[in-house]
Amino acid sequence: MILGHRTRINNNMPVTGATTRATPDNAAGLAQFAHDVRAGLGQPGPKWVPCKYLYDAVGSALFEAITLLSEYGLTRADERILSRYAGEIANAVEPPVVVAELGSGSAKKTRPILEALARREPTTYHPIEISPTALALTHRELGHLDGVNVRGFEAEYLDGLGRAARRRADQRLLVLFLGSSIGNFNRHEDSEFLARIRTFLRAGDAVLLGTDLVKPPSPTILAYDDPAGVTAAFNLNLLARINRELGANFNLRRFAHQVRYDEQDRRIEMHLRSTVEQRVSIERAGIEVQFRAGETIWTESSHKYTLEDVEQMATATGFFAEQRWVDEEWPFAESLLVAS
Ligand code: AVI
Repeated sequence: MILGHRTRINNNMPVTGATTRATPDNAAGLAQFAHDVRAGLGQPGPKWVPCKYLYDAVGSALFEAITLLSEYGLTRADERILSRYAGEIANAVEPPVVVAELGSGSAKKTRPILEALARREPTTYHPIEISPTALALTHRELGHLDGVNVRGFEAEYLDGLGRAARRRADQRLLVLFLGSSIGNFNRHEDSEFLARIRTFLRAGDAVLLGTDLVKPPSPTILAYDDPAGVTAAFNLNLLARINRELGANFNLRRFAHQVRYDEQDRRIEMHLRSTVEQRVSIERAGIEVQFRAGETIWTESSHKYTLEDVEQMATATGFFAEQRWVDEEWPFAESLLVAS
């Protein structure tokens, strides 16, 4: 059963300050991509492209490489928490449990929790992914675990969650939203998203929410501007993708990866800066885009959280922050938010 209203922090570390990722591989997805690129680049005002388009096959492979970089401690911190405390996390939710994971990807880090749950009793696991390629990866990684029945949904997060939420009256739903993907929403959209998740849950259901915590500016920036240039390649691949899929003629050598840290909003921003004045045509979006030298395309925000931010967000959206686990090496938290 869910333990009482107590917050346990496995942490010796002073904490000073912390839609969908994959994109569709189909024609409708391409039309939406063209529409979003037109909306973000074809109008006066700041230029931007939604960050979900960073994750085509090349972008997803580059993101996997980012997770291995010594400068990017986020994923390893998350994996450490999930493997060390899998038993505690599993015990905090009353069986029988149905697990739904928003954006499962390769789902490597989910394995310990599923194993811990399945040791108690057979468990149903619904990975939710918009990309069939990503869903196939999840099935490959977790499809053969003893006591785990994997039934993936190729769907947007909330559509998939709606399907996963249709379960027996005695079953608890545990929603996994790991890896600080919530930080890629705009501020306030993160709470709105959590509130929408809450509409699918019954009291006693839970969300395990991963959040990257605030840390000093220099390691924060380095994590997104690694000297080997892997994150730069990940960012620039967005232009290569627009060239490939929308028939554009971006010259990648005329753009540079730029990272900014807004300390006040606790937000990393990734941009692509045009190094010269130039004009680019994006045929399938039906636009020509003029760039000034130094002008940028905003490609991603990655918000960092304090533990108080997470608690406030939980309370404001119909949850209480029941337990949390914080990594000792890299400030990162997994919080178990129980639907009140
Ligand atoms: C997926 N998401 C949590 C990553 C992040 O840290 O915001 C994406 C990323 N972008 C650049 N590096 C990693």
